[in-house]
Amino acid sequence: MQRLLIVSNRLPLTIQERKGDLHIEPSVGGLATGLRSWYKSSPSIWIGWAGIGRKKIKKEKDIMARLLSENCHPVALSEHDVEAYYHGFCNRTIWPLFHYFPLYAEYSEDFWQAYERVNTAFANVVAGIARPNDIIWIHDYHLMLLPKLLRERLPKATVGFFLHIPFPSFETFRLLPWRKQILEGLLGADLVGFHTYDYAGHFLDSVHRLLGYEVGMGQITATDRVVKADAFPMGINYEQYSNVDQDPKAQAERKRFRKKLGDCRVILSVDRLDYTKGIPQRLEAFSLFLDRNPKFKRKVILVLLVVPSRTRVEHYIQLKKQLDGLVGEINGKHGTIGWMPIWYLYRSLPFHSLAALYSLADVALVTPLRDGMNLVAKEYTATKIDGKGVLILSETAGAAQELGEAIIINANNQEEIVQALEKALEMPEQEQIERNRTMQKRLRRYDVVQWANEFMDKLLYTKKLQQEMEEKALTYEMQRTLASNFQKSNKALLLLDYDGTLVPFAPRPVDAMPGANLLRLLEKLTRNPRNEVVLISGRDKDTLESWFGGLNVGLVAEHGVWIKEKGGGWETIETLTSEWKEEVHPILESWVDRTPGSFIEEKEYSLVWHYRKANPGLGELRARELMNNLSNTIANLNLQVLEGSKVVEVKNTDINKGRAASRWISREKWDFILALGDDWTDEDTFKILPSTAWSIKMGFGASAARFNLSSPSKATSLLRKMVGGR
Ligand code: ADQ
Repeated sequence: MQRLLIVSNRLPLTIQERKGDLHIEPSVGGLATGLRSWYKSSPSIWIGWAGIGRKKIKKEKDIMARLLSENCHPVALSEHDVEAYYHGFCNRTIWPLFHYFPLYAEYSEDFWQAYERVNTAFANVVAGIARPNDIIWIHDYHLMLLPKLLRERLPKATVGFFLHIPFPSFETFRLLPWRKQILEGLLGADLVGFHTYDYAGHFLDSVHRLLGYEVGMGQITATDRVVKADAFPMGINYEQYSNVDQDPKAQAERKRFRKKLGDCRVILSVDRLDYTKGIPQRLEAFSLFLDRNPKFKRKVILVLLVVPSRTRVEHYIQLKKQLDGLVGEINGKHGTIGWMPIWYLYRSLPFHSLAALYSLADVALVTPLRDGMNLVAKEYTATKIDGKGVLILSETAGAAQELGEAIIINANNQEEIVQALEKALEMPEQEQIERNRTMQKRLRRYDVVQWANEFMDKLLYTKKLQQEMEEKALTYEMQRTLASNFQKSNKALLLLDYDGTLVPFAPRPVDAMPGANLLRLLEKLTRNPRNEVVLISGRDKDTLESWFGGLNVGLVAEHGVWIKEKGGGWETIETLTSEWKEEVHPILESWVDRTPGSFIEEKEYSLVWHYRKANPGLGELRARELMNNLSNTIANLNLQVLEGSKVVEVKNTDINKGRAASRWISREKWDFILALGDDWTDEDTFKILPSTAWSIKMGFGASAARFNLSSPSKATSLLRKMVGGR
């Protein structure tokens, strides 16, 4: 049976110590609340920290037994590690940085080492429990190294990762000293999920710019596999909140609150205590609202519900003091005998009390400075059964992308919050109902179960895609067959591309010159007169001559403009012109001026604009612009513009590697043909090969080649096997 292993920092149950005894209680927080219902409905195991030290759990055998009976497997962490990993790296480094508070982020080697240690401890526990068919779903910023650590232990595992907080833009993420390790850690997963499309985009951008992997259409082509990244906005348990009127406890609580509140209209504010939630700014805006609107005095109450959180981190301690002060100040300034404008509750409330507050609140004031999603906004909306109530929501909460019918504000703009409060308290009922009904429809459809199902579907689809790619992979067995066919053949033709196929790309073309080992290997292949080796390249003929002129090989330069038979001289197969270069060169020059890091390569019959060293986003944008511009310029010239691997090339039409290769293919009755290539220019060669030929593309992606190998080093090791080496 396929099981689901959910892995998160905290188990959905927490062990609390009270008066020397240990008690088990449900954990609070967005993730635990959201996933609990989903996890109970399928065969799942939850792996996480139980919130208490290693020694204590061991001592209390029945606590351990109860956790296991609830399918919860605790990861034991030492107190020191919890301090440096959880209170340190997670809450003092990643949390502030990812929420755009870089000045709060502490960069400590000690924290980082604890983070690595704890992620390794998680990997050991998960690897000990996982069976081959299981699906592993890892959650959140506490465990960003875990996907890679698991991939090393369980190479075939199905691993998904979901980040519940924002993924910041590259400019912010790059500040992290361990940024590459974090990205590599995440890429151990098959699917990386985010709340919004923007976060997924930021992640892809950072992967591209920091690790250099190709990304496109939510797909990353890493060294030996593809990884998907996509947006899955987390939903809530909609039924639970929308059925609040059938919950007698919630109804009784509502009545009790209403009695205390009298006729006052209620503005509700609910958050964990966190500087990202913008609570002081919200209070100041409320105070300004009262200044501006004396008519609302004694008529409204702001219920400020704050859940204690991270009480040992300095910024949180300061924030608590600031809030206490502000509440006192505002109540002192505006309050009267019998009316306190702010009701301040600093505690966690049970579901029925929270639901009662949601249901009686006229306005929910949800104004985080940054929030990955924000479930409070969704819970409030779901509770509005009669459709009455207004949600004010900050644009920097992920939820704003789904809840467009709310009053959307900029949390730093006090004026906007004041106006939003005025608008909310005066909004006609019909408008409130219309706005809420639209949002409710969406929230009901895309609830937490749907969210998890969509993530799972995409994860399994990604796995299938990887398997299809693997089927094209040239296995070790097939490499042995290929090598033995080659050794038995009487007439063998080897058509080999050079850059990206026999050697990896280098920042500058001149840096990719062949080393002594490669030259020796090519020389060995040519030693037997039954073999014909042809290097088919886009390079200019002088470079090929200087690198390979001494070998007994055929050479094709500039994709087929120039051909040199082994032992012969260079000849050109067409009567080609190069006058057009005078017209095209200045255009490319202006692109070099506007794209730092790019340069022009001039070949006899073609011009190439290279942008491998440019900023990737800018390079791609300029490449597209250049292609557009050139297609107009060359309309009447016998030229073609082609986009290659970080290059745009202009050359004469009808020149391609396939045409050049056909000269050799048609010449003899070959009983073995091998073609190796890596990019679109090699596709022309693959296409004209007989079906019996071995055609192999380096890397993934659509190709006419029959097989894939992951990298140039795999290509050279195949050639080595063919000549009988290891
Ligand atoms: P949080 O930062 O914890 O979650 P949020 O999404 O608002 O923020 O979730 C808070 C949860 O706690 C809600 O389900 C709410 O009902 C509950 N809650 C709040 N106050 C409470 C109180 N006083 N008593 C009891 N329960 C209370 C992180 C990210 C978010 C992301 C979630 C889920 O920071 O951006 O939405 O994970 O991915």
